[in-house]
Amino acid sequence: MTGACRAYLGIGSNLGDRLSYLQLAVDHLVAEDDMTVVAVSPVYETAPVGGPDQPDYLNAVVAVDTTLTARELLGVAQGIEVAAERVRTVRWGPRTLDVDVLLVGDERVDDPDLVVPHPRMTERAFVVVPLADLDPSWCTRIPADSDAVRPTRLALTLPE
Ligand code: GSY
Repeated sequence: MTGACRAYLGIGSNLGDRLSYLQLAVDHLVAEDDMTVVAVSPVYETAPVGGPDQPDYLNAVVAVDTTLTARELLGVAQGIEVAAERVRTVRWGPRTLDVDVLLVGDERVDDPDLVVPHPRMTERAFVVVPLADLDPSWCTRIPADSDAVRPTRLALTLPE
């Protein structure tokens, strides 16, 4: 793909069939034009950060090569959340699927509705631990609460 850059998306679910929602996100990304899914991290079970008392999440990170801008990727992410019938009842509360734009090459965005690189990602072990699986340069930046991020035997699949 000419002119593509490497981008990373964080995916998380703590409602319903959590693994199926993460796989739905991966499948939608695979089906997108202007994007190739390069790799998917292992799946981690993670203690909720912020918000009300809520169930544990499953989290993973997806690496894509894409010609889309960060804002275009936000549109893709929001479309996937709609496909997962995401209902946001409580701010920071439980959700079927969350798709966060973490990094898009060297692009920087600082708009009211979109900040890239994601502004809180470096504080969140549930983001940095799976990100470091895909890009080892992040291994030295894993936050202290990484014990709240537990490996699982679950796996997301990519087409052959
Ligand atoms: O920012 C993504 C949604 N979210 C999560 C999450 O995905 N995992 C964990 N462990 N805590 C979270 N709190 C929020 S909000």
